[in-house]
Amino acid sequence: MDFTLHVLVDPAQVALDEVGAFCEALAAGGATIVQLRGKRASGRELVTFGLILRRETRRTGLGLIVNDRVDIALAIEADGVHVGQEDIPVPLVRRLAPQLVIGLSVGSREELAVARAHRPDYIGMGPVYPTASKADAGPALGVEAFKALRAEAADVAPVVAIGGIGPENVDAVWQAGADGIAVISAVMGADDKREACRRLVEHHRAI
Ligand code: TZP
Repeated sequence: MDFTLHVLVDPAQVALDEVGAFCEALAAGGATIVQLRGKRASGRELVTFGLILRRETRRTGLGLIVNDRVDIALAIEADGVHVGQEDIPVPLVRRLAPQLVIGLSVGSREELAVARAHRPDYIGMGPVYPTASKADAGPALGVEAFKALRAEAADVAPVVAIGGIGPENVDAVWQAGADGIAVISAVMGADDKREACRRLVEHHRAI
């Protein structure tokens, strides 16, 4: 799986009949994965939106990961599921859904120790910078602490940086060794989502 650019989307942010154009814009801009994250959405809403998102991500060559909900990930045949440290433990997710790519959030050395023991397929690390998109995100690591923690994670799994990442600071995140980045506002808050994605990945690998 190509972890370069994850865009997190809430079903409230995109109308059902715009999901196709949304995926086209993301794919054209260089996004590689869409993560369905509907903290306030019902199971029915997640499935309704998720099935369309599954069809359109397949059509446009994007991967699909579901946040928290293993049941929804299985129901819509997503490629993966992303869990936090307070969610179902990775080994149990693996047993429930061996076919899924599993991501685990890590924001400290203690949480990295859990990842080392539980072996997710990738780590979501952050928040790197302050974020307004997640109330309980915890304090920002800052890019230097991210770089140090990312180095410690080298033998565990690929690291996807998250939290407050935008065009103004993304190069520092790539330079700090991120394998990928995950964003909400930098893309969902932009009118031109293709261009917003392009600016985030333009220096990836060139660094
Ligand atoms: N987890 C840690 S920070 C965050 C999540 C879901 C929110 C990221 O959103 P933004 O707008 O890219 O800071």
